[in-house]
Amino acid sequence: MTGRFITVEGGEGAGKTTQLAFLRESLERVGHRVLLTREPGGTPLGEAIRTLLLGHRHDGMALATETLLMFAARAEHLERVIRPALAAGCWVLCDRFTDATYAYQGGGRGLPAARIAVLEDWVQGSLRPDWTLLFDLPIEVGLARAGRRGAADRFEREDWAFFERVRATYLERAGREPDRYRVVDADRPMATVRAEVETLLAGWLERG
Ligand code: Z5A
Repeated sequence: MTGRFITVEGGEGAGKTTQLAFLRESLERVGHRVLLTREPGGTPLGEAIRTLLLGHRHDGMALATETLLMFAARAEHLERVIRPALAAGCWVLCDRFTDATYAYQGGGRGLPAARIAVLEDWVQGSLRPDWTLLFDLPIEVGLARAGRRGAADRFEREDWAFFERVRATYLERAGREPDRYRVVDADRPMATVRAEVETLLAGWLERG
């Protein structure tokens, strides 16, 4: 039996990493084997690519370079981690996936979605997430949370309009795929967000 593929998305400081740990506990409690991973990253090569993408050594890299590096890390991740885990019956929980490319490189930086779709089809074949949680919150709240964590990465240094476009792109994609996406208001206390995620998960699991 193959596992299920769940992704979490959202802007900076939305609480994805925090809620993923809770989601893992909930799934393990009902007997699923869970693999928690992230993008860009998830493999030694993918983590090396992440360092290139998030660090400041290559500030101003071309948009095509940035996008291709995202998909290079993703190809490695799919081949070495995600597909084998799903085939072995594991449930894969991934902190960001291709929706982030549509939101950041597409919405944020202006790369046409059709170009991203070509890479998505090439690298992923027919594989798409089964379920996606979008943690939505005002940009100032997310940036303040992320700021408490330390120095800003290459994306966190973008301007306000960039983050507005990222957020709008996520919400627009969620609106177009209501079966796959659940939008969670992340501007609430952690425990409240967690309770809603558990309710949504229970509803989704019930549907089969
Ligand atoms: N990127 C891209 O451009 N294209 C792509 O295809 C992909 C990615 C895959 C990866 O960073 C960057 O790569 C990302 C997009 C780009 N841009 N940035 N920046 P990431 O995913 O590692 O970085 P992030 O989104 O900035 O992660 P984050 O700041 O760690 O956010 P988070 O995981 O959503 O939040 P968190 O770590 O769970 O929480 C942040 C803090 O807030 C922490 O102190 C928590 O304790 C606190 N927190 C969490 N929830 C709450 C609530 N409810 N209330 C109060 N405080 C809270």
